[in-house]
Amino acid sequence: MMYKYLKEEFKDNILIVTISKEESLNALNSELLEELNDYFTELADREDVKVVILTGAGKAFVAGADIKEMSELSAEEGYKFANKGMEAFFKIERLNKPVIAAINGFALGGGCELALSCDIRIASKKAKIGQPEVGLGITPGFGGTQRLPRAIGTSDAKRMIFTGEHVSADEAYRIGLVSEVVEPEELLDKALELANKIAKNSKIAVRYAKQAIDTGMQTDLNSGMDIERANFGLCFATEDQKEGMKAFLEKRSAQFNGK
Ligand code: CO8
Repeated sequence: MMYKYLKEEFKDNILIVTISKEESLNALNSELLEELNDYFTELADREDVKVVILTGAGKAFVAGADIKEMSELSAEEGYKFANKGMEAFFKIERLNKPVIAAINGFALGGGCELALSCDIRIASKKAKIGQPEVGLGITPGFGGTQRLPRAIGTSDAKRMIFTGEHVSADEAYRIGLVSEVVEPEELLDKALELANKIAKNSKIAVRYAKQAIDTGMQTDLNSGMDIERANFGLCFATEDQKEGMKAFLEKRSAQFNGK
């Protein structure tokens, strides 16, 4: 399928996806949300891709949902628009491969929520992250009230959401919203370095670990342990487990085939 706003570059099993709608700072309109949904649906079947890096073109990662489009919505249409974003972001969160958000600039509103649906976030020193929705008379609608407190705790999440203020990359690091802050010109290299570290491991073990963490975070500890136990057991039915342990015992690097 051809995508108008999503550009991809493939490097050694790593896919870099760039949201390219610079004239509106990559604002998420319905068309772009549908593209993200379709794109990440297709990505699930791409066995050659081990890790995805998501970034934005120009000075924004994503400056939010499209305010022009939202300004005329009725209550029912607003609900549907929120649902469209949520569906797309669930596709990203539940993708069977890790997704790294490389936050190059503004990640506001829907942009912060998009980053929150990724597995790992790293930020350029230039990044500004926030949930400014209440200043527009709305609440976050693509998962911000749910994923932000889960990611950083309620006090910092409520502070960000109630004030609507942007936080700097360093502040985002301090509150645990991003796991690394890097020089702007190094952002993609650092994201690739991280992606390569993940890609050299067993793809199937990484997939099971992602699924156990994400499902477990939605449940109580005992149920989470059930998921971990089940996935751990499943690993022993894989060729990667045999290879990983054999390679260790033979003092060589493992050559995983992802099966
Ligand atoms: N939507 C539409 N257009 C946008 C958006 C946006 N979110 N952000 C920027 N643009 C456009 C501007 O209108 C401008 O267009 P034009 O050149 O035609 O006037 C162009 O992008 C460049 O922007 P600026 O000139 O404003 O650039 P600055 O560098 O001066 O400022 C900012 C950059 C600070 C990022 C500023 O553009 C800004 O504040 N943007 C809006 C940020 C924002 O409020 N985002 C949150 C939106 S609400 C949201 O995301 C809710 C998600 C859940 C929705 C649920 C649905 C019910």
